[in-house]
Amino acid sequence: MNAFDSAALGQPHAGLRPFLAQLPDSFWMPSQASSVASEVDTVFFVIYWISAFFFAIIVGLMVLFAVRYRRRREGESVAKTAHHSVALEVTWTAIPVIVSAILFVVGFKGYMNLVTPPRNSYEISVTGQKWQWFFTYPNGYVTSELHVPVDRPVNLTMTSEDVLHSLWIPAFRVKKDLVPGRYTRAWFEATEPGTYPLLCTEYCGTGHSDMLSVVTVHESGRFDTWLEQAANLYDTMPPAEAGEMLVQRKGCVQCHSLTGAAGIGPTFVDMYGHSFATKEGTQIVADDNYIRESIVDPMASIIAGYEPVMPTFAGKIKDSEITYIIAYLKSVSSLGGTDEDEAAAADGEGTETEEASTEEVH
Ligand code: HEC
Ligand SMILES: [Cu+2]
Repeated sequence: MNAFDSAALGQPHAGLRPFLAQLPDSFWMPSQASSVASEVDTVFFVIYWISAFFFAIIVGLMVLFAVRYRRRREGESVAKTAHHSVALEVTWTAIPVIVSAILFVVGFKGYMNLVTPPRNSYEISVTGQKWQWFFTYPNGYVTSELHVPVDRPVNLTMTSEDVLHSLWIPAFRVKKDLVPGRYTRAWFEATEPGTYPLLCTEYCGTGHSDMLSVVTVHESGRFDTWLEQAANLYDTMPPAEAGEMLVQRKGCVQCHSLTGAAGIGPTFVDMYGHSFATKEGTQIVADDNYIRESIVDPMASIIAGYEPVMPTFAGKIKDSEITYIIAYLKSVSSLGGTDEDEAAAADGEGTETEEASTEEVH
């Protein structure tokens, strides 16, 4: 997959609905796409077969004895049974102790490995927020889908802005909770380039099951190019188009429709230039400054008729990105949305960066 295909994956939801259809080759397990996957599966299957073995013996003997020693006649006296056998008791104590001890050692080694990222790990920070993921790369670029290099340990430092979330990448056999007010971490080394499902397994809340995303594992040497192109992508596009892509990628479309339909928040169609009543009863015109404020400090004023549920995007969106979103909102508004001068100015900026980044890529 090249950088551009993965850019097209930008819409966090529409393309991911048939999520289960992406689940893997084997009937029992997702493909093993990380360095620890086969070890985790081995432990799982050892426990599985031990359980199956004891299940068969215990249930089998239980059924056999129930039939063999059932009462055959009215008034039949109870058969004499042995009540004590030191040999038997020692055996059925010792064998499970040995088996559990072996499983403990194997499991503990695996656990220690899973919680100790190698020193040269690539650092990505992860934030869970109702109801989406934010992945922040060392250069400050933020995505709602995870991108990682192949064959390189990646360390995720994770926290939550609101409630418990839990990040799960089945193909990597990695799962870890994100806890508000605390940092947790998970690491993995992806071994196969490709795209794998990533999801939230915390289901005590309405939207966790919508936190469907993907991990893209880039082929060797391609990740840095992807990151650089992706980080500059918006600057190389017409501002309104960049804005349209941004409102999808940043998850705004979960609450704001692009069709005029009502949602959790007001539709983006004709939002720019519209005059809204706030909860306090004042009138506000959605102009550039108000839109910027709504994005970085949504609680500053709440539109009447809506719940104050919009998360702040402060620190998760660049100033230039806000400018592109405003350009997009203008382009879908019939209420004074065509500010030629500003669009042209932003366009000029974009062209400069385009030249710069094209040079670097070729
Ligand atoms: C979880 C749902 C949710 C998400 C995600 C969300 N918003 Fe909102 N937004 C709302 C709600 C609800 C309101 C109305 C209440 C208020 O004013 O805060 C609102 C209000 C706004 C307003 C002011 C609206 C007006 O009519 O004046 C703007 C602008 C806005 N959002 C832009 C965005 C942008 C841009 C994004 C993505 C970067 C975004 N929102 C993400 C729910 C959301
Ligand atoms: Cu969640």
